[in-house]
Amino acid sequence: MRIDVLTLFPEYLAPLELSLIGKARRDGLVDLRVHQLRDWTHDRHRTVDDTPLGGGAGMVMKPEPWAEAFAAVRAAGRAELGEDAEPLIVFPNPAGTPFRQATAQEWSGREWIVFACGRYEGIDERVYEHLADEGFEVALASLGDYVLNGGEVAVLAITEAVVRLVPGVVGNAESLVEESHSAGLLEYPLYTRPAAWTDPSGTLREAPAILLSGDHARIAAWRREQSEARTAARRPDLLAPPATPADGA
Ligand code: JDN
Repeated sequence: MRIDVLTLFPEYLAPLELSLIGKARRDGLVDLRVHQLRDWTHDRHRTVDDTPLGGGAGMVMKPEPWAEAFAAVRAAGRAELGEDAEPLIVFPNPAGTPFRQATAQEWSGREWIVFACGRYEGIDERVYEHLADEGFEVALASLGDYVLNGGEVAVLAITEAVVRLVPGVVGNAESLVEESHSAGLLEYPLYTRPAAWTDPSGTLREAPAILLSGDHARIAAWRREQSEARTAARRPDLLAPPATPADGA
């Protein structure tokens, strides 16, 4: 999988050199390139923003550097992946579609993703129109209902969620099946040795006896109940059927 990131703060992406994702890159499973958006400016001050037309607070990202950057990154990617290759362009954006585990699953099968990190109040709307007209597939992805200062932290999260699902990146493929959200439920509680633990206040805390029973069918049933109870308590929204337009949404 190839990933390009366009950002004003390339150093923000440094954690992608670490741990599992860093190993995946060194193993050649992921080709990740980080680009400085200012490299596609032409004025002395390398300007990427200007005041909002119509007035308002803050600054808006100018369209020209973005259009040049996408054209350059598309050409460079195609030179390596093949001239028919087309990226999915992802803009992290709090007004986007919620990014979920199912999104990560889907994107982990992509050949090429280009992440575009906005800053300031956002990006001139004509950039999205231009990309659609050029035939790019564009997604706006929200990490959650809160506002960051820019897309970089969202790209860290999305990249980690996606790349760990690329075959060969996580050693034990079973751990991907068992974890929270993979079956639409939260994960069951986990325990390890010692089975009987006395905590620092002197309280004896024993792991559930069923986990020591050796009865794998009953253990699986118990874990399923725990997952369902947890999901009902913490995330009832995950158990409710998704709203449809017929519901009046
Ligand atoms: O995902 B975010 O909360 C996010 C915030 C901003 C952005 C892009 C993404 N550009 C400016 C703020």
